[in-house]
Amino acid sequence: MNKKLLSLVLVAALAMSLLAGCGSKEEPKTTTAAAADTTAAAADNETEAPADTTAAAGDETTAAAAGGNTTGETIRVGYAQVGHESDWRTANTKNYQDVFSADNGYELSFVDCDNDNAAQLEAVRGFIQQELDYIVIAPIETAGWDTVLQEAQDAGIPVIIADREIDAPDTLYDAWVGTNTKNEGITAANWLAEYLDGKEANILVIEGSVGASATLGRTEGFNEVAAEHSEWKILDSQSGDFTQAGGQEVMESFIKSYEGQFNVVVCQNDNEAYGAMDAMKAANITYGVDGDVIIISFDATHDGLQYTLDGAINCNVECNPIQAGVVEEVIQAMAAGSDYEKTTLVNDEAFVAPGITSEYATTMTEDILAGRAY
Ligand code: GZL
Ligand code: ZN
Repeated sequence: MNKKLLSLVLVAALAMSLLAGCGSKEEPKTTTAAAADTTAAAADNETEAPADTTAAAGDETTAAAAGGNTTGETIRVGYAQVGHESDWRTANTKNYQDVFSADNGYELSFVDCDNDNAAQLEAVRGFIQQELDYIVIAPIETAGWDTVLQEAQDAGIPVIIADREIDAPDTLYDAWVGTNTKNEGITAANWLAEYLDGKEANILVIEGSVGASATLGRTEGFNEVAAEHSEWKILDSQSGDFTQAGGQEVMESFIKSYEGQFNVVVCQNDNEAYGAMDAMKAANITYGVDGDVIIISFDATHDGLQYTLDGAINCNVECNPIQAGVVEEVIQAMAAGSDYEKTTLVNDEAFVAPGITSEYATTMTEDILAGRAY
Protein backbone atom coordinates (compact mmCIF):
# COMPACT_ATOMS: atom_id res chain seq x y z
CA MET A 1 0.00 0.00 0.00
CA ASN A 2 1.58 3.31 -1.02
CA LYS A 3 2.24 5.97 1.60
CA LYS A 4 -0.59 8.22 0.50
CA LEU A 5 -3.14 5.40 0.58
CA LEU A 6 -1.84 4.33 4.01
CA SER A 7 -2.23 7.82 5.39
CA LEU A 8 -5.73 8.07 3.91
CA VAL A 9 -6.69 4.79 5.57
CA LEU A 10 -5.19 6.01 8.85
CA VAL A 11 -6.94 9.34 8.65
CA ALA A 12 -10.21 7.72 7.61
CA ALA A 13 -9.94 5.41 10.62
CA LEU A 14 -9.14 8.28 12.91
CA ALA A 15 -11.05 11.21 11.56
CA MET A 16 -14.60 11.51 10.42
CA SER A 17 -15.82 13.94 7.78
CA LEU A 18 -16.34 17.52 8.82
CA LEU A 19 -19.62 19.31 8.55
CA ALA A 20 -19.08 22.16 6.16
CA GLY A 21 -20.96 25.31 5.39
CA CYS A 22 -20.97 26.56 1.83
CA GLY A 23 -18.60 29.46 1.31
CA SER A 24 -19.82 32.61 -0.32
CA LYS A 25 -18.02 35.63 -1.73
CA GLU A 26 -19.90 38.32 0.24
CA GLU A 27 -19.56 38.77 3.98
CA PRO A 28 -22.78 37.02 5.07
CA LYS A 29 -25.05 39.14 7.28
CA THR A 30 -27.14 36.28 8.71
CA THR A 31 -26.63 32.72 7.78
CA THR A 32 -28.56 29.49 7.72
CA ALA A 33 -26.84 26.23 8.12
CA ALA A 34 -26.49 24.94 4.58
CA ALA A 35 -24.16 22.21 5.50
CA ALA A 36 -22.53 19.89 3.05
CA ASP A 37 -20.26 17.13 4.00
CA THR A 38 -16.59 17.22 3.16
CA THR A 39 -14.14 14.58 4.12
CA ALA A 40 -10.84 16.07 5.09
CA ALA A 41 -8.28 13.45 4.24
CA ALA A 42 -4.64 14.05 4.87
CA ALA A 43 -2.06 13.91 2.12
CA ASP A 44 1.04 12.18 3.29
CA ASN A 45 4.23 14.17 3.49
CA GLU A 46 7.57 13.81 5.16
CA THR A 47 6.76 15.21 8.58
CA GLU A 48 4.80 13.89 11.51
CA ALA A 49 1.72 15.73 12.71
CA PRO A 50 2.57 17.71 15.85
CA ALA A 51 2.43 15.67 19.05
CA ASP A 52 -0.79 15.21 20.98
CA THR A 53 -3.12 16.16 18.17
CA THR A 54 -6.05 14.17 17.06
CA ALA A 55 -7.64 14.19 13.67
CA ALA A 56 -10.63 16.46 13.45
CA ALA A 57 -13.62 14.57 14.65
CA GLY A 58 -17.27 14.97 13.80
CA ASP A 59 -18.91 13.42 10.77
CA GLU A 60 -22.10 15.00 9.48
CA THR A 61 -24.34 13.26 12.02
CA THR A 62 -21.94 13.82 14.92
CA ALA A 63 -21.50 17.43 13.97
CA ALA A 64 -25.23 17.82 13.51
CA ALA A 65 -25.69 16.33 16.99
CA ALA A 66 -22.94 18.57 18.26
CA GLY A 67 -24.41 21.28 15.99
CA GLY A 68 -26.59 22.25 18.88
CA ASN A 69 -26.03 23.41 22.41
CA THR A 70 -27.15 20.54 24.63
CA THR A 71 -26.72 22.40 27.92
CA GLY A 72 -30.23 23.79 27.87
CA GLU A 73 -29.06 27.39 28.29
CA THR A 74 -27.85 29.86 25.70
CA ILE A 75 -24.04 29.87 25.51
CA ARG A 76 -22.45 33.24 24.77
CA VAL A 77 -19.38 32.91 22.52
CA GLY A 78 -17.04 35.69 21.34
CA TYR A 79 -15.16 35.19 18.08
CA ALA A 80 -12.32 37.65 17.37
CA GLN A 81 -11.87 36.99 13.64
CA VAL A 82 -8.71 37.99 11.69
CA GLY A 83 -10.65 40.06 9.16
CA HIS A 84 -12.16 39.61 5.70
CA GLU A 85 -8.95 39.51 3.64
CA SER A 86 -9.62 36.33 1.66
CA ASP A 87 -12.16 33.82 0.38
CA TRP A 88 -10.77 31.43 2.99
CA ARG A 89 -11.66 33.91 5.71
CA THR A 90 -15.16 34.43 4.32
CA ALA A 91 -15.78 30.66 4.38
CA ASN A 92 -14.39 30.43 7.92
CA THR A 93 -16.61 33.30 9.12
CA LYS A 94 -19.73 31.80 7.53
CA ASN A 95 -18.95 28.44 9.12
CA TYR A 96 -18.82 30.04 12.59
CA GLN A 97 -22.06 31.91 11.98
CA ASP A 98 -23.70 28.66 10.81
CA VAL A 99 -22.57 26.65 13.83
CA PHE A 100 -22.87 29.24 16.60
CA SER A 101 -26.36 30.36 15.53
CA ALA A 102 -29.27 31.30 17.77
CA ASP A 103 -31.14 28.25 16.42
CA ASN A 104 -28.30 26.10 17.74
CA GLY A 105 -28.54 27.68 21.19
CA TYR A 106 -25.74 30.25 20.98
CA GLU A 107 -25.31 33.98 21.13
CA LEU A 108 -22.29 34.76 18.92
CA SER A 109 -20.45 38.03 19.45
CA PHE A 110 -18.50 38.23 16.19
CA VAL A 111 -15.84 40.90 15.66
CA ASP A 112 -14.10 41.30 12.28
CA CYS A 113 -10.75 42.75 13.40
CA ASP A 114 -9.79 43.85 9.87
CA ASN A 115 -6.21 42.53 10.12
CA ASP A 116 -5.52 45.04 12.92
CA ASN A 117 -3.74 43.66 16.02
CA ALA A 118 -4.84 46.50 18.32
CA ALA A 119 -8.47 46.01 17.26
CA GLN A 120 -8.20 42.29 17.97
CA LEU A 121 -6.84 42.81 21.50
CA GLU A 122 -9.63 45.35 22.06
CA ALA A 123 -12.23 42.86 20.85
CA VAL A 124 -11.00 40.24 23.31
CA ARG A 125 -11.06 42.76 26.17
CA GLY A 126 -14.61 43.62 25.14
CA PHE A 127 -15.57 39.93 25.40
CA ILE A 128 -14.05 39.85 28.91
CA GLN A 129 -16.01 42.95 29.95
CA GLN A 130 -19.22 41.39 28.60
CA GLU A 131 -18.38 38.31 30.71
CA LEU A 132 -18.99 35.98 27.77
CA ASP A 133 -18.92 32.23 28.42
CA TYR A 134 -16.20 31.36 25.89
CA ILE A 135 -13.71 33.34 23.79
CA VAL A 136 -12.44 32.08 20.42
CA ILE A 137 -9.52 33.90 18.78
CA ALA A 138 -8.14 33.50 15.24
CA PRO A 139 -4.91 35.42 15.95
CA ILE A 140 -3.78 37.89 13.29
CA GLU A 141 -0.20 37.61 14.54
CA THR A 142 1.59 35.07 16.70
CA ALA A 143 3.07 37.68 19.06
CA GLY A 144 1.61 39.83 21.86
CA TRP A 145 -1.00 37.56 23.47
CA ASP A 146 0.28 36.86 27.01
CA THR A 147 -1.27 39.85 28.82
CA VAL A 148 -4.80 39.67 27.43
CA LEU A 149 -4.90 35.88 27.79
CA GLN A 150 -3.92 36.28 31.44
CA GLU A 151 -6.79 38.78 31.83
CA ALA A 152 -9.26 36.27 30.32
CA GLN A 153 -7.91 33.53 32.61
CA ASP A 154 -8.22 35.83 35.65
CA ALA A 155 -11.83 36.49 34.59
CA GLY A 156 -12.41 32.72 34.45
CA ILE A 157 -13.32 32.70 30.74
CA PRO A 158 -11.97 29.72 28.72
CA VAL A 159 -10.10 30.71 25.55
CA ILE A 160 -9.80 28.63 22.38
CA ILE A 161 -7.14 29.67 19.86
CA ALA A 162 -8.34 28.76 16.35
CA ASP A 163 -6.97 28.64 12.82
CA ARG A 164 -3.54 30.17 13.48
CA GLU A 165 -1.00 29.74 16.27
CA ILE A 166 0.40 32.10 18.91
CA ASP A 167 3.73 32.47 20.72
CA ALA A 168 2.44 32.07 24.26
CA PRO A 169 2.65 29.38 26.96
CA ASP A 170 -0.15 26.88 26.38
CA THR A 171 -1.12 27.31 30.04
CA LEU A 172 -2.57 30.68 28.98
CA TYR A 173 -5.26 29.17 26.77
CA ASP A 174 -7.53 26.16 27.06
CA ALA A 175 -7.52 24.60 23.59
CA TRP A 176 -6.26 25.04 20.03
CA VAL A 177 -8.00 24.02 16.80
CA GLY A 178 -6.28 24.62 13.47
CA THR A 179 -4.09 23.41 10.66
CA ASN A 180 -0.41 22.60 10.37
CA THR A 181 0.80 25.24 7.95
CA LYS A 182 4.41 24.06 8.15
CA ASN A 183 3.23 20.71 6.75
CA GLU A 184 1.41 22.61 4.02
CA GLY A 185 4.68 24.30 3.03
CA ILE A 186 6.49 20.96 3.06
CA THR A 187 3.78 19.34 0.90
CA ALA A 188 4.06 22.16 -1.66
CA ALA A 189 7.83 21.77 -1.91
CA ASN A 190 7.69 17.99 -1.99
CA TRP A 191 5.25 18.22 -4.88
CA LEU A 192 7.47 20.74 -6.71
CA ALA A 193 10.51 18.44 -6.36
CA GLU A 194 8.47 15.53 -7.70
CA TYR A 195 7.15 17.67 -10.59
CA LEU A 196 10.52 19.19 -11.55
CA ASP A 197 12.31 15.88 -11.14
CA GLY A 198 15.75 17.48 -10.78
CA LYS A 199 15.16 20.42 -13.16
CA GLU A 200 16.17 23.93 -12.03
CA ALA A 201 13.74 26.18 -10.21
CA ASN A 202 14.01 29.95 -9.89
CA ILE A 203 11.33 30.72 -7.38
CA LEU A 204 9.43 33.85 -6.37
CA VAL A 205 7.34 33.72 -3.18
CA ILE A 206 4.33 35.93 -2.42
CA GLU A 207 4.04 35.49 1.34
CA GLY A 208 0.93 35.90 3.48
CA SER A 209 0.41 38.55 6.16
CA VAL A 210 3.57 39.47 8.06
CA GLY A 211 3.77 37.75 11.44
CA ALA A 212 0.87 35.37 10.80
CA SER A 213 1.61 31.76 11.76
CA ALA A 214 0.23 30.65 8.37
CA THR A 215 2.91 32.74 6.67
CA LEU A 216 5.65 31.61 9.03
CA GLY A 217 4.66 27.95 8.75
CA ARG A 218 4.32 27.80 4.97
CA THR A 219 7.59 29.68 4.52
CA GLU A 220 9.45 27.50 7.02
CA GLY A 221 8.13 24.25 5.58
CA PHE A 222 8.79 25.18 1.96
CA ASN A 223 12.29 26.47 2.72
CA GLU A 224 13.18 23.35 4.71
CA VAL A 225 12.64 21.19 1.61
CA ALA A 226 14.05 23.81 -0.77
CA ALA A 227 17.34 23.66 1.17
CA GLU A 228 17.68 20.02 0.00
CA HIS A 229 17.67 21.14 -3.65
CA SER A 230 20.83 22.92 -4.77
CA GLU A 231 19.23 23.28 -8.21
CA TRP A 232 16.56 25.58 -6.71
CA LYS A 233 17.00 29.28 -6.07
CA ILE A 234 14.50 31.49 -4.21
CA LEU A 235 14.98 34.83 -6.01
CA ASP A 236 12.71 36.87 -3.73
CA SER A 237 9.98 36.60 -1.10
CA GLN A 238 7.58 39.44 -0.19
CA SER A 239 4.25 39.73 1.66
CA GLY A 240 1.06 40.10 -0.37
CA ASP A 241 -0.95 40.21 2.88
CA PHE A 242 -3.18 37.31 1.78
CA THR A 243 -5.13 39.63 -0.53
CA GLN A 244 -5.66 39.67 -4.32
CA ALA A 245 -4.53 43.30 -4.56
CA GLY A 246 -1.43 42.44 -2.56
CA GLY A 247 -0.67 39.47 -4.80
CA GLN A 248 -0.99 41.60 -7.92
CA GLU A 249 1.15 44.41 -6.53
CA VAL A 250 3.98 42.10 -5.45
CA MET A 251 3.86 40.17 -8.73
CA GLU A 252 4.06 43.42 -10.71
CA SER A 253 7.17 44.44 -8.79
CA PHE A 254 8.64 40.94 -9.19
CA ILE A 255 8.10 41.13 -12.97
CA LYS A 256 9.94 44.45 -13.07
CA SER A 257 12.93 42.93 -11.28
CA TYR A 258 12.96 39.31 -12.48
CA GLU A 259 11.15 39.05 -15.84
CA GLY A 260 12.54 36.12 -17.81
CA GLN A 261 14.45 34.78 -14.79
CA PHE A 262 11.75 32.87 -12.86
CA ASN A 263 9.79 29.68 -13.56
CA VAL A 264 7.93 29.14 -10.26
CA VAL A 265 5.65 31.47 -8.27
CA VAL A 266 4.53 30.33 -4.80
CA CYS A 267 1.44 32.22 -3.61
CA GLN A 268 0.66 31.62 0.06
CA ASN A 269 -3.08 31.83 -0.58
CA ASP A 270 -5.54 31.68 -3.49
CA ASN A 271 -6.41 35.38 -3.49
CA GLU A 272 -2.74 36.28 -3.95
CA ALA A 273 -2.60 33.77 -6.81
CA TYR A 274 -5.52 35.51 -8.56
CA GLY A 275 -3.62 38.81 -8.32
CA ALA A 276 -0.39 37.22 -9.52
CA MET A 277 -2.17 35.70 -12.52
CA ASP A 278 -3.61 39.10 -13.43
CA ALA A 279 -0.15 40.66 -13.27
CA MET A 280 1.47 37.91 -15.35
CA LYS A 281 -1.33 38.02 -17.94
CA ALA A 282 -0.85 41.80 -18.29
CA ALA A 283 2.87 41.18 -18.91
CA ASN A 284 2.19 38.33 -21.41
CA ILE A 285 3.85 35.79 -19.12
CA THR A 286 2.23 32.35 -19.45
CA TYR A 287 1.57 30.20 -16.39
CA GLY A 288 0.02 26.89 -15.34
CA VAL A 289 0.38 23.46 -16.90
CA ASP A 290 0.74 24.87 -20.45
CA GLY A 291 2.68 27.98 -19.44
CA ASP A 292 6.26 29.02 -18.68
CA VAL A 293 5.63 29.60 -14.98
CA ILE A 294 4.50 26.98 -12.42
CA ILE A 295 1.99 28.37 -9.89
CA ILE A 296 1.68 26.84 -6.44
CA SER A 297 -1.14 28.16 -4.25
CA PHE A 298 -2.57 27.46 -0.79
CA ASP A 299 -6.13 27.26 0.62
CA ALA A 300 -7.87 25.19 -2.07
CA THR A 301 -10.94 27.41 -1.90
CA HIS A 302 -13.61 26.94 -4.55
CA ASP A 303 -12.22 29.40 -7.09
CA GLY A 304 -8.65 28.28 -6.37
CA LEU A 305 -9.62 24.71 -7.20
CA GLN A 306 -11.48 25.88 -10.33
CA TYR A 307 -8.21 27.45 -11.52
CA THR A 308 -6.41 24.21 -10.59
CA LEU A 309 -8.97 22.18 -12.54
CA ASP A 310 -8.45 24.56 -15.47
CA GLY A 311 -4.67 24.03 -15.29
CA ALA A 312 -3.92 27.68 -14.44
CA ILE A 313 -2.69 26.69 -10.98
CA ASN A 314 -0.45 23.62 -11.03
CA CYS A 315 -0.70 22.67 -7.35
CA ASN A 316 -3.07 23.91 -4.62
CA VAL A 317 -2.45 22.89 -1.01
CA GLU A 318 -5.62 22.86 1.05
CA CYS A 319 -6.00 24.61 4.38
CA ASN A 320 -9.40 23.70 5.73
CA PRO A 321 -11.41 26.72 7.02
CA ILE A 322 -14.33 24.56 8.22
CA GLN A 323 -13.32 24.43 11.88
CA ALA A 324 -16.29 25.74 13.87
CA GLY A 325 -17.82 22.28 14.35
CA VAL A 326 -14.66 21.10 16.09
CA VAL A 327 -14.50 24.27 18.20
CA GLU A 328 -18.12 23.70 19.17
CA GLU A 329 -17.40 20.15 20.29
CA VAL A 330 -14.61 21.48 22.52
CA ILE A 331 -16.98 24.07 24.00
CA GLN A 332 -19.69 21.47 24.58
CA ALA A 333 -17.16 19.24 26.36
CA MET A 334 -15.99 22.18 28.51
CA ALA A 335 -19.61 23.05 29.35
CA ALA A 336 -20.30 19.44 30.32
CA GLY A 337 -17.12 19.30 32.38
CA SER A 338 -15.88 16.36 30.35
CA ASP A 339 -12.51 15.70 28.71
CA TYR A 340 -11.51 17.40 25.50
CA GLU A 341 -8.41 17.54 23.31
CA LYS A 342 -6.03 20.41 24.09
CA THR A 343 -5.08 20.55 20.42
CA THR A 344 -7.09 19.33 17.43
CA LEU A 345 -5.55 19.37 13.99
CA VAL A 346 -7.94 19.96 11.09
CA ASN A 347 -6.56 17.82 8.29
CA ASP A 348 -5.63 19.12 4.86
CA GLU A 349 -4.78 17.59 1.53
CA ALA A 350 -3.38 18.91 -1.75
CA PHE A 351 -4.66 19.00 -5.32
CA VAL A 352 -2.95 19.19 -8.71
CA ALA A 353 -4.12 20.06 -12.21
CA PRO A 354 -5.50 17.35 -14.50
CA GLY A 355 -2.71 15.52 -16.29
CA ILE A 356 -0.47 15.63 -13.23
CA THR A 357 -0.22 12.55 -11.00
CA SER A 358 1.48 12.92 -7.64
CA GLU A 359 2.34 11.01 -4.48
CA TYR A 360 1.58 14.19 -2.52
CA ALA A 361 -1.62 15.44 -4.10
CA THR A 362 -4.94 14.40 -5.65
CA THR A 363 -5.51 15.11 -9.35
CA MET A 364 -8.43 17.54 -9.69
CA THR A 365 -11.68 16.45 -11.31
CA GLU A 366 -15.08 18.15 -11.85
CA ASP A 367 -16.55 15.78 -9.24
CA ILE A 368 -14.05 16.84 -6.59
CA LEU A 369 -14.89 20.49 -7.25
CA ALA A 370 -18.64 19.78 -7.20
CA GLY A 371 -18.28 17.96 -3.88
CA ARG A 372 -16.46 20.80 -2.10
CA ALA A 373 -18.32 22.85 0.45
CA TYR A 374 -16.27 26.06 0.23
C1 GZL B 1 -4.67 29.76 7.20
C2 GZL B 1 -5.36 31.11 7.32
C3 GZL B 1 -4.92 32.00 6.20
C4 GZL B 1 -5.36 31.53 4.81
C5 GZL B 1 -5.58 32.83 4.13
O1 GZL B 1 -4.90 28.99 8.33
O2 GZL B 1 -5.07 31.72 8.56
O3 GZL B 1 -5.49 33.29 6.40
O4 GZL B 1 -4.41 30.74 4.17
C6 GZL B 1 -6.27 33.61 5.24
O5 GZL B 1 -6.37 32.78 2.98
O6 GZL B 1 -6.29 34.94 4.94
ZN1 ZN C 1 16.57 18.52 -6.10
